Amino acid sequence: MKNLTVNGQRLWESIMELAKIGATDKGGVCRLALTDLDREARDIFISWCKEAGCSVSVDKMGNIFARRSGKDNDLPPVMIGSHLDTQPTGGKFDGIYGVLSGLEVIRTLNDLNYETNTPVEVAVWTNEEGSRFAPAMVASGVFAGVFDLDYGLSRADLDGMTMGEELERIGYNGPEDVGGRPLTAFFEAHIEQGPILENEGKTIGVVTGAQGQRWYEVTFTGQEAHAGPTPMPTRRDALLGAARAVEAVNRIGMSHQPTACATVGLIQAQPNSRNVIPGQVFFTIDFRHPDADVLAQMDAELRTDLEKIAGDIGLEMAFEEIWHSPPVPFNKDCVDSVRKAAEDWGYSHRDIVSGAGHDACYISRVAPTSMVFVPCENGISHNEIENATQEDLTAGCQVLFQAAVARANSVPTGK
Ligand code: HGY
Ligand code: MN
Ligand code: MN
Repeated sequence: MKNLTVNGQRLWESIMELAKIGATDKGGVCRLALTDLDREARDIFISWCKEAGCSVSVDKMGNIFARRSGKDNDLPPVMIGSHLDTQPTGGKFDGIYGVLSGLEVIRTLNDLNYETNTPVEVAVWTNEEGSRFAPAMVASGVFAGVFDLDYGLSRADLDGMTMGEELERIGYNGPEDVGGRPLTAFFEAHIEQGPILENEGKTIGVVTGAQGQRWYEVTFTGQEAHAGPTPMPTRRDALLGAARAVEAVNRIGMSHQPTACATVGLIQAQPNSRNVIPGQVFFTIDFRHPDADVLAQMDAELRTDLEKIAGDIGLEMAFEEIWHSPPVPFNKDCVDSVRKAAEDWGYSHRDIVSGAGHDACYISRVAPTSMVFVPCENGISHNEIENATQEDLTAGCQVLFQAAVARANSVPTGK
């Protein structure tokens, strides 16, 4: 399909246009899930899809589907998608690249007046990041039947606003049922968000799967007291406990190298006053590893360490594992389609397991799935300086185009 080329300039311009919504002074994007800015980006995306002749539907989790007809519209679609929500200090490309690459596939098919056997759909999954509402990938998880609809809609942010309330407020509480329909395949293009492709000088990551994740929420409760008269040995300092917990989380991660990841990303101390001993601290833990057994070992070590820390200081502990997304292998045929497209176009490439979670991880439970990675500068993401080159982004979109069209045409039409 060497003559079917995507328009990299148009893709780049679309990414830069959406990056204006929630643009930050440092060149990043802050567009948290289901905020007014998320609505604004969704509205623009839908207008672009309608200009491209797509029919658009929205489901009860706010997932958006832009559909281009194929020769046989009774066939399950090939779906391409990702997310438009960002981290608070996010970049221009995480998620957005995958959504707009899907739109570029549609636009290119239109330019070429090319009709695929199956329909092609572009999906925007709600709240992939798991930043405002935990856990991550919750709406693709409902689509894949991992979570039920009530669970998804009841996810609340730190101010107690639920996803259901916010979907209604921004007008994206769609009428369609969530999931329960067949897909021929699902593909997601994404920046790698790590350093491997750039360090090895590779243009394309042929994503064979993703590592597992386990998320926890912990509350240590001690006793607020005056920072002056209270003798050190008598204190029940919740922040001291959290500090030891951060050290323990890091130690567990470092003891399972070279692949384990262990992060405390969110911490809230009460009353957060400089001359009061913190009486209560809430914090989160994010564990990752490609091997489920090692993740289980890390889990056991964490529980033991936190019990000891709480006991040593005299703290009460509330401990909850709020999410467990096991390691995911992607579909061999889809992975082969991505690798063949990279080879056909002469792009340097290597197989890679995703360090980050993606909606593809859950959609792979209900459809043959793979991903296409491209490098990002210095492997940095979830940071306002996140950057990627137009050349690499175009190459990834070209590979996505060929893999998706090949899969769409692999199904014989009944017509
Ligand atoms: O956490 C992740 O891996 C993704 O960015 N939601
Ligand atoms: Mn992402
Ligand atoms: Mn992300």
